[in-house]
This record gives sequence, structure tokens and C-alpha cells, in this order.
Amino acid sequence: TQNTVEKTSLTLLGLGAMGTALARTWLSAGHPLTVWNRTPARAAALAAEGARVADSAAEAVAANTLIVMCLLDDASVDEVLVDADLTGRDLVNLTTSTPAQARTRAEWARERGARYLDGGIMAVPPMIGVPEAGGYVFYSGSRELFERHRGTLGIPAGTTYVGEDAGFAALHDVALLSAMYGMFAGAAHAFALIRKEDIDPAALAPLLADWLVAMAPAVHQTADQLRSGDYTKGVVSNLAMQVAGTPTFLSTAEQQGVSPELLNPYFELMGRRLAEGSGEEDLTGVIDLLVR
Ligand code: FVH
Repeated sequence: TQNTVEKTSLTLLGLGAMGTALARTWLSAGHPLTVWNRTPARAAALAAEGARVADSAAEAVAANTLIVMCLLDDASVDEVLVDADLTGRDLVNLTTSTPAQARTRAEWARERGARYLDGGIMAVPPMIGVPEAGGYVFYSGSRELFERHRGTLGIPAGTTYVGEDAGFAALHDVALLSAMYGMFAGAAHAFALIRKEDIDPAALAPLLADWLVAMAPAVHQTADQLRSGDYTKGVVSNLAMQVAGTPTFLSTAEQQGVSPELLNPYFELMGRRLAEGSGEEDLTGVIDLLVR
């Protein structure tokens, strides 16, 4: 029954900021939880909240079939599981990895008799256990494993399964975070432009946030153009017009005493695409220049 799924007993390895947040949601939901952390002191508060604290990672792994890991990086997964018997275990790895590391880890787990699901967390710790915050976790690898544990895994945050390829959760995770860094870079440049002026950054912030939200749906048109191969489809502001505007951005940066180093790489790609004769296109052609 759903109730049985919700009360699945599980083990969590790694009680950093994220692991601790995850642990609290399972404890609050009444799941029997065994935890282990390299630095035992980090488990003390959770023990007071009802977690069973194992003396070793191997003991924690032996305690349950479902094992969730949330460690710093892929190398720490090796260190933590070195002595553990993974036979018959359902391993869910929420540690940030590259797609290649996730695929290798899936094979590594299979060789040790475990089933494997990789996860990429699209949330920061305060979003965990707060459904309205919109955080979720990408999962990839065994679909059967995902379906079996989806109720338990859905307690800390939403779940989005992205395919049998164990590397896909990490790939989606890194893709979205890469886009986020592009957004942060743009916002950094915008704040730099007004830094020395009598403009309150707190006044610019809501304008910036609203503008980024208004522009974000453009990714749907990009996807549509990539699928059709027609980069002129639905174009509103063509590449030729946009490249013609770039000197304005660079001159403004210079006048404001701001380095153009965040803008330049993208503008250079736009210029290269234009030089290939793609002036009537959208910005989508830049993607083809990036793919080696
Ligand atoms: N926190 C965040 O904002 C992001 C949000 C998106 C997902 N990431 C990823 O989640 C993984 C864990 O991140 P975290 O925030 O919990 O990180 P820390 O607070 O630094 O805790 C790290 C835990 O890993 C343990 N650990 C590190 N190295 C080893 C090792 N060699 N052997 C055993 N355990 C290790 C560490 O143990 P300790 O320092 O307390 O002894 C913590 O439990 C991560 O992949 C993020 O990219 C978080």
C-alpha cells in the first residue's frame, strides 16, 4: 500500500548540509532511518530526532535494502563504500557527479550485486521538505528501482525520472546549473554597470528578476528550432540586428568602467555565426559552434 511505501526503512550516508536536510524529511515522515557520517558529531542532532546512528558505513549499508548517499563527490563515494557489502542493495546516489562518473558508478554497483539509481538535486538545503519551494531531483538508471522507491524518494523533494542511462540525471543537473551560471554572469554584469551610480541595487533587482523571467520562455523556441533544424523559425530579433547592437553594450561597459570579460565570449560566438552568413537566424546557431 502507499502507506507501506511511505514508511520504507532506509539508510543515508552523508550528513552534510544536504544530507541532514534530507534526513529530517524522512524522520518527520516516520521512516525508520539509519545514518552514518564520517564525522560522527554531525549525526548527534539526528539521533535525538529518532535516527539510528551506525558505527560504520558498512554497518549502515547492512541495515537496509535502500541506501541513499549524499556525499561531497564521487571520490568520497569510493572511500565510504570501500568495506560495504552491496549485494542485494538498492543504491541511490545523490552525490553530484559527471555523467561519466555516474555511468561508471552504475556499472561498479552492478558488479557488486547492487541495483543503481543516480540523482541530481535541483534544490538547495532550505528547499528540501518544502514542496512549495519547487525543488526536485533528477533520477536516471534503473526505472524499476525508481518506481519501487519513488514514494520514499519523493518525500524530500519532487522526482523527475530522465531515463535508463545512469548518466542522464547528472547531465540534466549540470545542464541546468550551467544555464544558471550564465544567468548569474549576466546579472553580475548588470549590477557592475550600475555599481558606481546613484542607483540602488535593491531597485534594480526586481527589474532584473522580472526581465529574466520574461525572457526565460525563449528556450522553448530554441528547442523548437533545434528539433526542426530551421533556426529562422519564429525569429523575432535576428542575429544580424543583435550583432549590430553589441558595440552599444561594449561601449556602455567601457563608459561605466566595467570589464566586458563576461560578455565577450558570447558576443564573439554571435559574430562568428553571423560571418557564416546566418544573419536571418535566431541565436540558436551559437549552439552548433559550441558543439565540437
Ligand atoms: N548544498 C547545496 O547547496 C548543494 C545543492 C545541490 C546538491 N549539492 C550536492 O549534494 C552533495 C552534498 O552536498 P552538501 O551540501 O551536503 O555538502 P557538505 O555539507 O560539504 O557535506 C559533504 C558530505 O560529504 C562527506 N564527505 C566528504 N568527503 C568525504 C570522504 N572523503 N569520506 C567520507 N565522507 C566524506 C562529509 O562528511 P564530513 O565532512 O561531515 O565528515 C559530508 O557528510 C554534494 O555532491 C553537492 O554537490 C549540494
